[in-house]
Amino acid sequence: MSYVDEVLERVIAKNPAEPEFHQAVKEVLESLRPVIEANEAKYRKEALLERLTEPDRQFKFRVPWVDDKGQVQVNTGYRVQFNNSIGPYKGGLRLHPSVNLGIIKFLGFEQIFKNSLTGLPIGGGKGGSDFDPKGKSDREVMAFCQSFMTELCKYIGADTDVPAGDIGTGAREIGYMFGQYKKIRSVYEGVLTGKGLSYGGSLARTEATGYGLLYLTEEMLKCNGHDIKDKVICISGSGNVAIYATQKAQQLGAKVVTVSDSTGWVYDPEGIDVALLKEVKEIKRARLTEYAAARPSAQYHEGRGVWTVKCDVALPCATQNELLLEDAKELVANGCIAVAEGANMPTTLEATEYLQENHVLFAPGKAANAGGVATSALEMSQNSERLSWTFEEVDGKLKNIMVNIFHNLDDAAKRYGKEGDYVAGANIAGFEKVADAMIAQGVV
Ligand code: NDP
Ligand code: 2IT
Repeated sequence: MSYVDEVLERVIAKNPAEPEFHQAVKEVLESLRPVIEANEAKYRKEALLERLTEPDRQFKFRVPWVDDKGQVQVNTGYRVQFNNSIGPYKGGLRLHPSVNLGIIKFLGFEQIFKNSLTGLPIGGGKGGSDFDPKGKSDREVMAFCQSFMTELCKYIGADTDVPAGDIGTGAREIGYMFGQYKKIRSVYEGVLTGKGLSYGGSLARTEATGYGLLYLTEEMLKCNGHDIKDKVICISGSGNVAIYATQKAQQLGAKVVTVSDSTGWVYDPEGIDVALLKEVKEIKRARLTEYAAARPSAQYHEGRGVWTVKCDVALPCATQNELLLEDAKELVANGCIAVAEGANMPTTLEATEYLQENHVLFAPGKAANAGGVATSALEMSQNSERLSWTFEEVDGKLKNIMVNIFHNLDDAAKRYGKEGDYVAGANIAGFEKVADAMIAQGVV
């Protein structure tokens, strides 16, 4: 049996009931086959793939907090420190009822390669909880965040492990967590990114994932003979990534006609009104029905359906496995030319394969959404030198990073005879640096 197949079997046997983790490992290892085969004896002897697929360590802990009625609630907290061979562990904290260890492990595993692709010195980690911030008062969110950080603060630090936002974790949650870390540890350091601007946050971090997604998409289109200007774009999600992807797409002259949330989606043929979307989602924390009610051109639909709308470019920006084979077929039938993943693993393996077979340009999340964590690393640099850079400075660096990422994966794919396969390119380029660092640092 090939080394890749052996390790895939081992991962499934050793991590039962973690389908998202299996899916993420399968995608990476399948596309690394040519690299592994070229170095099989060396990598087997080093047990490199076994080490790469086993987190350095993982924490699971109780998070008790008191709700507004005086009732004690109990959630589960997680932090998986996956791989720190090229820098301190770095990755977000997801707060969503669906969170379990397998989901955090898939996200942490992806983060290793994503962070490597940024070219910055950050390792891979991820954390979160099954706590649902939706419908909770500010005081309840604070109580949860403080309890969560009371335990998490034992494992993290500016040079050890630096968490940030993800689904359900935005500026409010990061603020409460930072406050609690500082209170317990008595140290003022850049232990979290995505902080508010008044206490060490970076300009452009809020916008970074969505903006970065568009910078990479623009470059991918350009290098394949297309102009993003005047393209019709379908976006899913209506959170941090979706909002700023919509904003940048419009700045680049494209028209975004859809957004969604977990209850429904909006088709707005005149183009999404970003100011209204921000008001509904960032300020009121309301449902998209409110957007539709305030916007005469918008049609609201219950359930899922974003990918049935005819578009040139599709940007899934909500969550994992939200773009299925049937959606891929619909996109291809409607003439879609490019898909770039703002979310982590939003496209199933079957859907990805179908899109690639049908010559749709496909940018995987670990490359396309790397702008968020890259800008987090820029926030870490600013914290270390106790300086703040201007918006233009950070945004300029972000754009360079995204353009470089695209060319790195394009080159890596070409080196292994897989021209245009950006999934393979991203996995290969991300892996090469981490593998080199792991081997150089010995058996640890
Ligand atoms: P937010 O919490 O700001 O927004 C998430 C959006 O996705 C909301 O519209 C939400 O709808 C929707 N959504 C979440 N879960 C589901 C679900 N199970 N089914 C349907 N819709 C869902 O998160 P972000 O925008 O920060 O994150 C979106 C994606 O981007 C995630 O995959 C995340 O891992 C990834 N990402 C985020 C980065 C960042 O910097 N924030 C960086 C890189 C990747 P509702 O409000 O109804 O739940
Ligand atoms: O998935 C991701 O890359 C993030 N949620 C951002 C991580 C970070 O550390 O900024």
